[in-house]
Amino acid sequence: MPAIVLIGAQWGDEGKGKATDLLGSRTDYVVKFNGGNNAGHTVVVGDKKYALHLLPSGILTPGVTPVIANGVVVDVEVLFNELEALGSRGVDVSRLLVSANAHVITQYHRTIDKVTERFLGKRQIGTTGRGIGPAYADKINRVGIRIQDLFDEGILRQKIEGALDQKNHLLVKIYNRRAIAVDEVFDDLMSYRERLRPMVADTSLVLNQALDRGDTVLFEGGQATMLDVDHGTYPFVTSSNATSGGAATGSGVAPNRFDRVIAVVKAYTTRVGSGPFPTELFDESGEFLRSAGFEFGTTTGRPRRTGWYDAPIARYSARINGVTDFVLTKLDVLTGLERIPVCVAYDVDGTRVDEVPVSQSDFHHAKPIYEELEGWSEDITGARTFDDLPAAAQRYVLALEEMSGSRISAIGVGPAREAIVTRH
Ligand code: 2SA
Ligand code: GDP
Ligand code: MG
Repeated sequence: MPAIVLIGAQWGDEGKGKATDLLGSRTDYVVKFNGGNNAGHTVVVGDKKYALHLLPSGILTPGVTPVIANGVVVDVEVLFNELEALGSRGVDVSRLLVSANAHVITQYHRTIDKVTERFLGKRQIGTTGRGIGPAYADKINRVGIRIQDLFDEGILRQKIEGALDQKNHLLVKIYNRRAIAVDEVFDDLMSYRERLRPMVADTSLVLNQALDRGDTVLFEGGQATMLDVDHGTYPFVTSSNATSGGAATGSGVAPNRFDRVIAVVKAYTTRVGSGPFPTELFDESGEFLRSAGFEFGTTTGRPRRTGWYDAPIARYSARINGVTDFVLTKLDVLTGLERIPVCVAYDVDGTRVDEVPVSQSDFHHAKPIYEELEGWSEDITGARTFDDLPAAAQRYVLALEEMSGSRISAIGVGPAREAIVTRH
């Protein structure tokens, strides 16, 4: 399996970090292809817990080369803070490669992210406030700063001046903020230049050559399908392509080189931030899922919205991403529930709709149509084979597999690295 794409099937926090970490031991390169330090992956290794934001989870596996590819937006300060924190805990971070074409998040992107959200008031997206959207907006608007610009002082200064001409107008005139000085941004970025230099590479070339040699490369998606800027619940999305297509554009590896697309899907659903969420629960069941699943943002600590499994969303993800395998996570969190509702279709203004509607208004109005499955009460965290699971848990998995559009190849039964049932 030389090239594997791993993405989130729902609204994020499905447990992609743990899944990547698991595959890491059989992997030579782990590539982050979208997003930035808005990601939050929690990986538990032995008695140590790691929270990663910008770095790919594969960095925790000895011998793996982690890659930040061209599709990522890099907050350089966060990059070095994260590297230092991991280094001081004994993780080898020396192999990291950063694409010369990746874009940079600067102070003005963070400021604009926060003031825009405040300005939107009730209509806010609920961003992580890390400057992600404004940095991608500059990229598309062709006024972004790339990692390679840090190595050409003249160009860097020119680009910052150009960007700040626009931004300061907005900050001062519209948002009543102070203007940001060119030197402030320039000096800040230059202070990281020499530390960055040895990591910077043509990562597309490196990855293609690795695949030519037969090495295994894992592409780790940040956020998830329903947060994808094209295929998610726009405008309540992140600003990058979190779907499998993003792995190609975000890394410079062509789509026909991908062998597998693994989607991580939670046995129920969560979402952080605003936007439609048909199966959302506002009662004690929702509270149960939040506390049993410890559903709080890894990056911001925000409580996550919780709801039942949504099969049309899983099918949509299977289709958009070309999913070959699902990894079903957090099955253990459902232990103790007598009956478990699963959304099989929606009622949209009186009409039954079997697939995720293309119209956002319809999706906003979608009411879940549930099928109730039987629960189980046995502790399943020690299960390692499918047969170890209680019969009702097996039936739950098989029912989900039947309605979700692809096989379920592994099942998470606890946060620990080894708490997994593999099937295929
Ligand atoms: P942004 O900051 O521009 O990407 O925010 C836009 C929307 O994307 C959502 N988003 C996320 N949703 C789930 N998990 C994410 N990562 C962190 C985590 C989040 C956290 O793993 O827990 O700690 O709060 C993530 N990143 C972005 C975001 O909520 C907006 O709805
Ligand atoms: P990511 O953003 O997709 O990498 O997911 P997060 O790390 O933000 O959130 C997933 C959380 O679930 C983390 O705290 C993991 O340690 C935890 N986790 C992953 N798989 C399982 C599982 O099978 N069972 C339980 N109980 N927790 C899990
Ligand atoms: Mg997360």
